[in-house]
Amino acid sequence: MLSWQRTAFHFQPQKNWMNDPNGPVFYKGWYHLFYQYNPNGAIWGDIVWGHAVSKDLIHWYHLPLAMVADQWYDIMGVWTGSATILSDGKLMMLYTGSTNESVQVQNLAYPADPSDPLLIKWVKYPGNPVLVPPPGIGAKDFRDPTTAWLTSEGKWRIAIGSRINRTGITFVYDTKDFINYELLRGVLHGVPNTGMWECVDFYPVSTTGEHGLDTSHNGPGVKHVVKASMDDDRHDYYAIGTYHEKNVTWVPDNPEIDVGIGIRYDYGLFYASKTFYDQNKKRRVLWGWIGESDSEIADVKKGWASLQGIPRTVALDTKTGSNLLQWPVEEVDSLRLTSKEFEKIELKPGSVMPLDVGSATQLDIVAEFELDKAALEKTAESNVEFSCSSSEGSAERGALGPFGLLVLADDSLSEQTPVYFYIAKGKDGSLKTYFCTDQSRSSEANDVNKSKYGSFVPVLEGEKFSMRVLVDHSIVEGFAQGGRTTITSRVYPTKAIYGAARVFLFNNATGASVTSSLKAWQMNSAFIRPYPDDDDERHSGTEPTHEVRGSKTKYLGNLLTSSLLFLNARNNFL
Ligand code: DQQ
Repeated sequence: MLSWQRTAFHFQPQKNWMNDPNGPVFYKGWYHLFYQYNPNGAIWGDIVWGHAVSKDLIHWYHLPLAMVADQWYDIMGVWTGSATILSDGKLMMLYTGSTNESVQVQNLAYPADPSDPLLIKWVKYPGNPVLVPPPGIGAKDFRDPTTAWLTSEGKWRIAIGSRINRTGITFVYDTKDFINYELLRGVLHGVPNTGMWECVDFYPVSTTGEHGLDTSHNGPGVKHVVKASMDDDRHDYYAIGTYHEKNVTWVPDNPEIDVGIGIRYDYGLFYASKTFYDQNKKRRVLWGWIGESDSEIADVKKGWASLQGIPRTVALDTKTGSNLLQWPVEEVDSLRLTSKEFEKIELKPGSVMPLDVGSATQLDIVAEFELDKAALEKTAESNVEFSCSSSEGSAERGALGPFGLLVLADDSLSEQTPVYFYIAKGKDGSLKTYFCTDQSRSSEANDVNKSKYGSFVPVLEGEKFSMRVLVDHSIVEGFAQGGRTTITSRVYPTKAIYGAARVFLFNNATGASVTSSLKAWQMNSAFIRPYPDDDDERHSGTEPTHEVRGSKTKYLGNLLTSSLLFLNARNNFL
């Protein structure tokens, strides 16, 4: 059971604990992911920087640790940081060190050999730390520098999360050389009663298209996103607004949904996230740390804890203008194997229907739902005050929902993880749609989290209800309406595992039939393994496609081996 929980196409270190993504960057043909890592166990502690590289954000090579805790200014931990690519292509890495006295300071590191596309060796600037907490700020309240962006004067600007009493804030500094910094007056932004802001992210989004923008991009057709990870409730909140470079401030479009009090990237487990601009594909990519929600004892038994969510492209939703769209990077589609399609399945009120999708522990499902129009119109007011987390979950029976998918379910449905929509109707006839995941029956184990997750999702005139769900053993990621609302859950079934896992459609509405069309793909496993010791291969991989790498045959050989392994594994499951 515990071995089944390990994922097959999500990034995980080979063993031990991982948390925040750090310094993601595309450099000389490789995507780099650094991450908070405990080399000594499956719980948080002894934090250093793990490192892996990929050509496509899906298949990864593990590399040696990038930075370890070996200096007085980071001896208690090499904490979170961000990469900046300078105009001449140089790379700067700023990170938080926890000093020998547990003071949070900011340090500078850079590649020992900038011509090495794998960036294996890092040098810590001998004059570190480059920043210490400003006067009056707690020694433990000053961390996680952002990627720097250029000001119109040509200086680099960074933000760092902090707090003053209960107000979460972001300090802003200008620098010309990443060594000397000027603390700017005021703060970029702050929100009362939100507590410490960790892992602040600040980036532009286009108001006219879905392409990503370089972090320094500014001007017409641009809005700026501020994201902060709330240490108080361990959720990532973002808000969209306007950046005023001269005043060094950012103002949210809607103060009622400001950072920390409004919308979240994800309504499940998703924390300490960070974006980077992928100049290779002109998109902004979001990484997020997905923790465990089982017991620490189980994590220690498994020998690992946490994974990274599937990297997502992130862009402004130009249709609503008020939220971002997050979607699995397109490379995920390359893992799709065989598929099964189901057309216009009618689900009467109170029905559950099994779907024969084959093995059901590694899936990519795209589903659409339509509600019976007559029922929608004749239903009077229905559950206007609905909330996913405080409702009865998928067992709640409203006039217009819930309806959706049951994944990681066993035949008897004693275990199931419903991912679903729920529609509330106001007195004035207005509809409000919620996207939820209910973990309450996800496992018969009693030492795992069973809460219900979810939130409101905008559904525009003429749109069907649509969701995409990625299932990879113990992780279920749901994206509603093209990624307007997302939910990531970690679930630990005891029976619905290996060949016993199934998928169902369900409609628990009392007053409406639902028609669903969907496609479900079996997902291949990704290669996530140590970088080969082979010198030729090490120096050949500077192109962003597998095919042009030095050992094409080896890659194809690996592909074949992996497919055989996959088939083997599938046969075992069946
Ligand atoms: N994780 C790091 C900190 C950061 C926190 C330490 C967020 O730098 O604030 O592992 O998860």
